[in-house]
Amino acid sequence: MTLSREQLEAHWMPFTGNRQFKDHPRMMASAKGAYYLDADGRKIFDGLSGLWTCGLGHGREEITAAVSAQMSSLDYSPGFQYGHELSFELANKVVELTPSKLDHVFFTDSGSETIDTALKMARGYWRSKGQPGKSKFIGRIKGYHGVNYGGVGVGGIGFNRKMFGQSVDADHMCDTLLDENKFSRGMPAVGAHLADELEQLVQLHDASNIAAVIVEPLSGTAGVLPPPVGYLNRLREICDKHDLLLIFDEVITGFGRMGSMTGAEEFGVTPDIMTLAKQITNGTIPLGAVVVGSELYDTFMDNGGPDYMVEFPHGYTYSAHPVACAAGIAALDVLVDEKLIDNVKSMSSKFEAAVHSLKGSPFVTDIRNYGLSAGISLEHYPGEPLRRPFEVGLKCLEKGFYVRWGGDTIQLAPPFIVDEKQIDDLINAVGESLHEFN
Ligand code: PXG
Ligand code: PLP
Repeated sequence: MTLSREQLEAHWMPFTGNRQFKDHPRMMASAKGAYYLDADGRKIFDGLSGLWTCGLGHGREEITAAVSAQMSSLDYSPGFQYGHELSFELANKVVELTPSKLDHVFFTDSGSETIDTALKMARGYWRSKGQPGKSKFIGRIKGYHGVNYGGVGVGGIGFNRKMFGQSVDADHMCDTLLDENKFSRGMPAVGAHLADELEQLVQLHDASNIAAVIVEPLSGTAGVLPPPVGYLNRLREICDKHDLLLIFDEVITGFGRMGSMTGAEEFGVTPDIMTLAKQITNGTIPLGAVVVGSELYDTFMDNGGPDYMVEFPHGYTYSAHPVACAAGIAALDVLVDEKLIDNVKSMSSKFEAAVHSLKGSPFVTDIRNYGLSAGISLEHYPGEPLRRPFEVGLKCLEKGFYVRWGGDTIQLAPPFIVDEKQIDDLINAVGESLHEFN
């Protein structure tokens, strides 16, 4: 490491214990395939695919070539009132890969922007239909929908909310963790009834006041919570019955991690609005996307006034950035051409068996998994739920494995290109780390 302690002060790092990090920096220097090289030249296995972003593995030549060519030909193009062909090409690809009722794509630059865009679309839709009272949102405890004000308002992680005051008007359903489901493999058998809480919230607030319900099909950040069997179907039924929009936040589940193109496809439930980011460019260039059905899109078009008028007063300077679109097209082509979702499917049973072999290891109170994702809950130090995962994460790093610690869990999400040996090595590293506590 060439930087002094003093040189580390200027950058205020995101979602990081800055004081601890700057005393003990963990610097990555390069990456290829499923591994990083850190600043000391140590090889580190990427046990979370970046931040759930890099399923194709790092250093994909196809993406590098597309981005480089795009930088040379059209490095920027105004996204408002002017276009370029790549954004339309990418939108068509996204429409092709997402469920058939979702036909129109609005581009953003991150998951957080994608959520706030989706929430504004939901409210705008009801206002355009003459029902402006439908403005409240229903989220879920433990839900993570990014960090912008809308996403924090519908989000259900107290730590991310308490410092910032109230934002959008939102209520929350309970989470889907049940004691009887501990150590379930894949979708827990019990819990469809938890969706009925939405009925109660509709009784309380009245459907005429509710714009949309937003959930992650599988909660990632909260520690990998797969949906109980029948739960998402029940949410869909209740939304249909009361005319509420259903938003699936697929920032983590979108583009392969579940073993299907989307969580909607894997779990057999189609939302009205889907939010995507992360894997869409394999994490290389920031890009997010909101995907909606024709009825919603047409409602804005039909109520937009004269045709030169903006139908949806919303957009970012970097929406549909040409370089990001080039990266997105290349990344989705690799995902499809190399049939990497088949590898997710075939590796997921091996991964499931391996991660559940940690049952009985010290401090492990629950293990959950789906596709190539898993969450391991750890017994708290008294009054310090976050400390043990942090310590386990650091022990894994010493062994050459990057894993994510968040809340009271360790999270694993290896790249789609992972092989059986790499899965075993990763799980062994976590197991050994757990056994090293005195
Ligand atoms: N929705 C969901 C479901 C997410 O998982 C976001 C929105 C926000 O995306 P942006 O691009 O604004 O960060 C996310 C992001 C983790 C972890 O380790 C998860 C996320 C980001 C960073 C770390 O669980 N999720
Ligand atoms: N703040 C100011 C002063 C701006 O001019 C703009 C965009 O023009 C923004 C914020 C929003 O930036 P972005 O479009 O990158 O989200």
